[in-house]
Amino acid sequence: MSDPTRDQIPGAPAPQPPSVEEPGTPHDPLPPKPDHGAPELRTATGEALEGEEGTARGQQGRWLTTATGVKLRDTDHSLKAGPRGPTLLQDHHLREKITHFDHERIPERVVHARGAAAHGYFEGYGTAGEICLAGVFEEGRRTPTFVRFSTVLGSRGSADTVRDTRGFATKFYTDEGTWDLVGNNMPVFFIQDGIKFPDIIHAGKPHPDREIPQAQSAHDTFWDFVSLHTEAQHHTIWNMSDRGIPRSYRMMEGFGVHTFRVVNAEGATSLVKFHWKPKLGVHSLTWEEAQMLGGLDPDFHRRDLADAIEAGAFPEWELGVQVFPDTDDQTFHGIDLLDPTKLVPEEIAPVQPIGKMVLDRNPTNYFAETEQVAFHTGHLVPGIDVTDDPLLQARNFSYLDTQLSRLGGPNFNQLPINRPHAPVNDMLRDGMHQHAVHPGVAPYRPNSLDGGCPFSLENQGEDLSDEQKRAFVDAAASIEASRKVRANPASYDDHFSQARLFWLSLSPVEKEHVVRAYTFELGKCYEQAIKERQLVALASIDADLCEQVATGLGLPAPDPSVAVADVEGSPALSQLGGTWPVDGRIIGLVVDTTTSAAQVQPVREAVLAAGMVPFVVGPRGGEIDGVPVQRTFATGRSVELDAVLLIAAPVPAPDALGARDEKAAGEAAVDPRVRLLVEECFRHSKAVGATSAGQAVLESAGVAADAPGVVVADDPEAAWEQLAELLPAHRVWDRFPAALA
Ligand code: HDD
Repeated sequence: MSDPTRDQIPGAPAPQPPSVEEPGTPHDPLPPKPDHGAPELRTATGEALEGEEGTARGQQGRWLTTATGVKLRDTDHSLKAGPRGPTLLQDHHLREKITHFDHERIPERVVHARGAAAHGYFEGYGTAGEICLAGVFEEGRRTPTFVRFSTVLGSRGSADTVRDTRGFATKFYTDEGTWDLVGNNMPVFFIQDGIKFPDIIHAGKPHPDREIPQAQSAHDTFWDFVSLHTEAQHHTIWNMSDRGIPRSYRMMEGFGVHTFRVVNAEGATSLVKFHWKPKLGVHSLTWEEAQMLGGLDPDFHRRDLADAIEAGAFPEWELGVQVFPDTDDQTFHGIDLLDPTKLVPEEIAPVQPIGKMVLDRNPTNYFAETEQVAFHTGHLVPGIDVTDDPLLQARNFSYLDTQLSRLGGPNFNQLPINRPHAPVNDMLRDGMHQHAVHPGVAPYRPNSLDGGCPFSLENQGEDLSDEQKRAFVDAAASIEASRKVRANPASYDDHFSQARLFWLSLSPVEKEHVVRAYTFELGKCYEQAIKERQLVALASIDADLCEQVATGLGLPAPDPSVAVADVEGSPALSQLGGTWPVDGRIIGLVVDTTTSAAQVQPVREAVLAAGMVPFVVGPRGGEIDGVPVQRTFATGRSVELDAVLLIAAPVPAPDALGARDEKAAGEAAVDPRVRLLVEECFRHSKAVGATSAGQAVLESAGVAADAPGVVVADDPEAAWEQLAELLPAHRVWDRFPAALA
């Protein structure tokens, strides 16, 4: 149909429909392009809506309509008084389109704004039955889950790899209601009382005057706070360790942090701490990798999670509990279980596995799922209850409250991602964005008009059925009869012994990283007094740690403010040692334009067969002898790779570095970008392999063929066999200076 208004302009070209490329078949093994299908809609009980009903809002090959379903013929031109005239107020489609767009954003989370999420399931082992009646832990029972990982301080658009704590929030859609375990990748927290949460966050967020620095703790207000509030020193040393820069969300531990109270079928209670243990082990980036990735691929963790799931390398964690008797003093081996700045070493309270979680599906729509998911520590199920930890008590208020402004009202649990999978029969009514059409006239109880429904289980004495017994009953925990006070128990005054315990648990390489992190972060502070005060805190943790950081800052090492505690380390806290599955690790295979398929294909297949992902890195895109190239020397960088295998020693292309560097490029024996790639891999203690043909790159990068973690073999397959043996250790630890010392 021709456009009548166009016809008025002589010679105007006929309007062309915009060209939209169909998602094509990507080159193996790159993950497929995102599925642009319709978002899946779910019913109030979480079942996917099929067909017409379920896909009514996705981009489909159907008529474009307005929000009210009126078919539209043109969404590209506003309604004007003539083709060059003013736009008419009458244009209802323009107004609807622009108005909706204007309101597309919702406030980002006040903390944990940047995140990535995935769907999965939890499967109970049946081992928790003695202490907890929650059905989710029953043997073989599968419960759908949704997990959101996050950084804490940065805004929604900040980089993934900054030094920070990571959020690890899990929603269990159990048959008995939704349970949220809203944890972090570190077992302790900065503060002991939730009333100080706004203070620590104000200190960690960018300075209010210039709003810098973004997503960083390396600034004056953060260090001002933690040096003045020494209870924060334990969490801070975790942040300064390699735990603050995880390699992948898939390779992080998760902790419920607080002590929770669980109840068994007989009504007996125990205290527990929840731990998620990743199947792939706990691994980190190096600081230089983290910084480089912040610029080269700020979405590194988000991409890694989605790619791994897309490739079928489903991340997996085991959930475990440390169990403590629910004694009146709520301590264990002298550790106050209500103090969230304290952990309980695994050596004295082993983590007992109670189930596993597998993440096997990426979200379909970031906003609908990852952004709108609303976690709440008060989302508890029968058998799982809170303790009086004052941090947890404040959280139980905050998570409900924050959704009101973030999601615009009290009905956020009706959003598809938040809908319980258990039947809902509440008496909550009306409010913004109410989706339910509630029948009946008596949303109160008792009532005589709606048949007395809904019934509750109170006052029914011993006559409860098994099903009724599974209702949520607040554990009848005793509380110390006391006066109202604004005060902490005396046990909360110990701020340094566990920071020291953590320090003593680390290997020399990890300790060196901690020293460098403190030196960097404090070196970014302007105020001398803050640096000096933090050095006093470090002296109270360990004299050697303080001495090394002070040397780096060019300041004298002070005396401690309190006597250094007499504690031992907990070996379980070190990340070093052991070998781990290599699922989803990325192996760079460097080729040049003369490399044949016969040289590359067998290695690619061997890498894939081992559950890893081969990236062919070549001088140009497309295919080389029929083998697809995933990264070019221009688009690839070492930080994406877990190991590199040099199948060739690419010579520089004359235009590789731009016209001005042509001469230099021509003189170099090896393409400088490949040399840089190998230098970086070597410096970051990654496994490096070369064939005899690729060995020239090692020479040009100054990497000795017999250096730790370097392998050389005649052909690619033999080199890969040796290289593959190095990967389960994550890095070539011997290459770090502290290990060599
Ligand atoms: Fe919190 C979000 C974890 C203390 C108040 N928190 C939030 C998220 C995680 C945590 C993982 C992101 C959830 C998501 O992905 O949507 N928070 C923790 C842990 C804590 C902790 C492990 C201590 C052990 N938090 C804490 C305190 C308060 C809050 C003491 C307030 C008194 N947290 C919030 C919040 C957020 C939040 C403001 C922001 C967005 C949201 O809740 O939904 O309510």
